[in-house]
Amino acid sequence: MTAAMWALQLLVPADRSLFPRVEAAIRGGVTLVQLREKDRPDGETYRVGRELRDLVRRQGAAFFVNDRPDLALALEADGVHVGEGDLPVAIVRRIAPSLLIGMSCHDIPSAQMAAEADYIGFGPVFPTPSKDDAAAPTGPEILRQVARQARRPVVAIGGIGIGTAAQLKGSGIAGVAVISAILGAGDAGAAARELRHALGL
Ligand code: TZP
Ligand code: MG
Repeated sequence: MTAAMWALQLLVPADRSLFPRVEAAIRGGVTLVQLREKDRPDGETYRVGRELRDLVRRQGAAFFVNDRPDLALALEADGVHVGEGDLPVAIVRRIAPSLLIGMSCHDIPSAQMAAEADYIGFGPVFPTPSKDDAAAPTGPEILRQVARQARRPVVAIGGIGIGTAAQLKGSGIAGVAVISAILGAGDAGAAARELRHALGL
């Protein structure tokens, strides 16, 4: 695991039509791709996930799976990202010792509790168009406090794009996780490149 691995994370559903954008985004600077599928049946997610994993590995990025340690193991992923509603980090560690573990946190107390994870995903920092049940945005100041106090790398999420990146500069984060700013851009590769540059990551 290298620090650079957390720099720019892209969350994608199990949808083959997105593969060209994912490929371009990795060439543009995405370092980690997380399969985040909430709707499709497991069998389909597994089949598309295998192809996505192979594409991501070919391009030299890391591959994580959201929510599901079982699927992450089945897909031989590098890691799994869990939230408050998923299995606790200590249990994931026990059943899946080969996986790196990311944990979602929305406030300072929950970030303090995430000491067992390999990194903390913190947010939403800004309003997001991509998650219906997202908590209220924290704003960049709380993020700064968490990044300063946490003993784990902190990856900011939620509404992060070229328009908000300047507010994150100097915050001490290890990286950002993004959906719309890259998958919704006309040129996913250029969007990734510009975002990394704007964040100085
Ligand atoms: N968790 C908190 S915000 C979010 C998730 C999965 C969605 C991030 O998407 P976007 O489009 O980058 O705001
Ligand atoms: Mg989850």
